[in-house]
Amino acid sequence: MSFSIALRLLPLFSLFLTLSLALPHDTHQHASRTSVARSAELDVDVGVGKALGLTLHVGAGTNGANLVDYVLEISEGSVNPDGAKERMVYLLNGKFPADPLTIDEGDEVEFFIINNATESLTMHFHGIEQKGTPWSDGVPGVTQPIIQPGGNFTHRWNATQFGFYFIHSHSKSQQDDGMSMTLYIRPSPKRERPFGKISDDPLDLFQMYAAEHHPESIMIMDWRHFPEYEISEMWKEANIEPLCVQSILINGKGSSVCPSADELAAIGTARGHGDLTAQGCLYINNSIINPQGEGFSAESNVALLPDELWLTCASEGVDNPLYILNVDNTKTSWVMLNLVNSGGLWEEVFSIDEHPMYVVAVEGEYVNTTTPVEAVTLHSGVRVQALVKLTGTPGEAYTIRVAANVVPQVKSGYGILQYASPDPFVTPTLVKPSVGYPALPTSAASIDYTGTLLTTATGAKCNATEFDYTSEQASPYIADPPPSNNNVTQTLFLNMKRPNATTWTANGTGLQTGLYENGEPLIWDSVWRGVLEAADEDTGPFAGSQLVLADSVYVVPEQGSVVDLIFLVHGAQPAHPIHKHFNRFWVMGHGVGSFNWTSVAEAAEAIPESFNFVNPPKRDGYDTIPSTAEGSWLAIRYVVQNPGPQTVHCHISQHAAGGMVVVILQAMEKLVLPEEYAQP
Ligand SMILES: *[C@@H]1O[C@H](CO)[C@@H](O)[C@H](O)[C@H]1NC(C)=O
Ligand SMILES: *[C@@H]1O[C@H](CO)[C@@H](O)[C@H](O)[C@H]1NC(C)=O
Ligand SMILES: *[C@@H]1O[C@H](CO)[C@@H](O)[C@H](O)[C@H]1NC(C)=O
Ligand SMILES: *[C@@H]1O[C@H](CO)[C@@H](O)[C@H](O)[C@H]1NC(C)=O
Ligand SMILES: *[C@@H]1O[C@H](CO)[C@@H](O)[C@H](O)[C@H]1NC(C)=O
Ligand SMILES: *[C@@H]1O[C@H](CO)[C@@H](O)[C@H](O)[C@H]1NC(C)=O
Ligand SMILES: *[C@@H]1O[C@H](CO)[C@@H](O)[C@H](O)[C@H]1NC(C)=O
Ligand SMILES: *[C@@H]1O[C@H](CO)[C@@H](O)[C@H](O)[C@H]1NC(C)=O
Ligand SMILES: *[C@@H]1O[C@H](CO)[C@@H](O)[C@H](O)[C@H]1NC(C)=O
Ligand SMILES: *[C@@H]1O[C@H](CO)[C@@H](O)[C@H](O)[C@H]1NC(C)=O
Ligand SMILES: [Cu+2]
Repeated sequence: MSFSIALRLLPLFSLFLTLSLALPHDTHQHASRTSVARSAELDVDVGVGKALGLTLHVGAGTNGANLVDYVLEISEGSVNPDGAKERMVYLLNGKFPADPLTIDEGDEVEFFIINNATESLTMHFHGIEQKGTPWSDGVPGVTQPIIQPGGNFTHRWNATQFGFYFIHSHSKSQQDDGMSMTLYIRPSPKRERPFGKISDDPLDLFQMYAAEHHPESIMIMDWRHFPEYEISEMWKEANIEPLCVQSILINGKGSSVCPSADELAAIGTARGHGDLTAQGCLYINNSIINPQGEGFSAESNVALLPDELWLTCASEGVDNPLYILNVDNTKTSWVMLNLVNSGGLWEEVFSIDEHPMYVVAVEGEYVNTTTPVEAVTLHSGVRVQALVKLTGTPGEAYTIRVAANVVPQVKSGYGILQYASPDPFVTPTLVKPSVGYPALPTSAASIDYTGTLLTTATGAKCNATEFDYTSEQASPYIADPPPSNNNVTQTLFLNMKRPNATTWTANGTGLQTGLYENGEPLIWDSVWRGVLEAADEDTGPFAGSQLVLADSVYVVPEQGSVVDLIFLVHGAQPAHPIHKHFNRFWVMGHGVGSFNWTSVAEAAEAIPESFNFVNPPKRDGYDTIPSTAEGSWLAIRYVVQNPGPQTVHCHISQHAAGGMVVVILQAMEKLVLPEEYAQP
């Protein structure tokens, strides 16, 4: 079976390719069990591509829905990804890091999870809107019961979206221990791509399409020598939030980088936040990371934090093999990088020496990019798709850098971009830039060890720029303005606080991990009704329960409501990468200081420059502005699409585990659970 599809490249340059196409063999290459409904296996005949010896693989698109039947078995294992310490991790189908999963827009997904680990768990499909399938969202105690060891759960949802997502544990901080994998939903051929903003050369455009069809999946994550259950234990015992990571991994590979004491002293002086430990961290007695006062350092016991976490650095892992991204620019001039920060703590800056990046999509939405950048910051949970032109020399290599972009720690991880060589005996020279570093290509950096952008004055090839998530470049490529202020039906204010050293709250006293994850899920009729009864009348089985006393479960009664969520950050706090489950929101505005208005409309009259009503970014996550004593605020807007309990939380693992989570019960009267998911 073969059929034709007119592939619309761009409006500017009305170039149409007529493809005689069918499903490639590898459409669901990573699915353990795959049944492909209407499909055909034919080779692709593409005008330009054939001439170049390239094959353009395009998925079946929305007309030929395939069933992706994926089985994920989660177990425990042991790895040493930075060469400095062997430790426990979760294995996904026996692997760390997990294989990437690629599906096509329009696919029907059946995702079967077997818990073969000793801890209970669930998996969340980060950024997937779960339109009509809230029971597949994967939040324990909210949309499903937690999966006990030996248990299983089937998620069913339709790929109504496209772009780059990931799947990770939603219990405790297990995602920090490797319980995450990438999910790429290849866009339907019918989608209009933004590539015409980058080039109008047909060859470039063709290669960009091809690159988008076979992107490189890149998970960056901060890495510790301790599993999360040990970290959370030390947190409680020491009454100090354990910060600091030991290394930064790219696709599960890295090395334990330990710059010299002299270099760290110089960096510490230049930054001006205080001295740094061998691990690159501020000392625990620094009030930036360990606030003074009641509930904080007064009751803390520094001795209960291991030196290896904070103070010392294990340089023996420095020569561990790094992640290598292989490219061949005799075959194509473009590669697409699908980047995600799957780590749980630090915001990271990603950069490849001498290779500017065109960010074409953010969190599954094509954006309005025209200008390349040398660096992209990604906080926990953020995904970016970037096209990179392969302008390097065949046989040469270039350093990939990932740096923590935070005040409490300086730390970098490295990888290598390797160009195929016409001569197999030509290999690039790798040199240690300084003591404590791995051997790296000698290419020109755009960021330094601390993630700071470099200029020509400091040895860079150009004055480096980074992707600006607040600029027009981050706005949707196809305009999709938010509903107007008049249409807002409800405004919810959330007071983000840190009441003491072991707690973070998004409002009320917070939903700490142990408080709801093991309970019966709010999605069950008797549970949400019981919780509301207890909250309103203090009667029924949930009266006086911790879940009700935490005052972090809210109600939006109507389907189709337009909701403003306004996050009020009180006092000095780091950036919180807020993540909202289900459908995306518009980023309406943000600012420093207090938000002393009752609505976005009122605030916009006073400070219009802080808002964007025309073409704001559409996201499933967004950072609050890091604050000093005066605080900061963030306003987002969304339309209630899914009846069901919606989770909104900070994506920093420890903040979420520490309670910075709320659940919004949306249009619950409209929710009808399939029997399979209903209360037994
Ligand atoms: C569960 O893990 C054990 C080892 O821990 C292994 O022997 C067994 O085959 C696994 N079971 C499944 C269903 O994969
Ligand atoms: C999944 O769990 C159900 C209920 O406990 C059980 O009957 C079934 O055998 C399990 N399936 C697999 C493949 O483990
Ligand atoms: C997916 O879409 C198909 C076709 O519209 C529908 O029949 C099916 O119920 C949907 N699946 C889920 C899990 O919602
Ligand atoms: C903090 O601790 C470090 C190392 O123990 C010490 O050198 C420094 O003097 C302390 N600073 C303060 C302000 O106490
Ligand atoms: C880069 O920035 C420096 C100042 O740091 C400036 O002097 C120089 O002209 C800039 N170069 C370019 C190419 O913009
Ligand atoms: C995209 O950016 C251009 C400027 O580069 C701007 O004129 C245009 O309005 C933007 N498109 C949208 C949909 O915002
Ligand atoms: C706002 O609501 C009015 C009716 O009250 C409706 O006509 C209009 O289409 C709505 N606009 C948006 C953007 O939702
Ligand atoms: C958050 O808590 C404050 C009181 O501290 C309350 O006024 C506000 O209504 C709460 N937010 C929501 C969404 O209920
Ligand atoms: C920390 O603050 C939370 C929220 O106010 C409170 O429930 C908890 O008891 C406090 N913990 C300690 C150890 O003081
Ligand atoms: C609201 O706060 C701003 C500064 O954040 C201040 O200029 C303004 O006077 C305040 N308005 C009211 C009504 O308090
Ligand atoms: Cu946070």
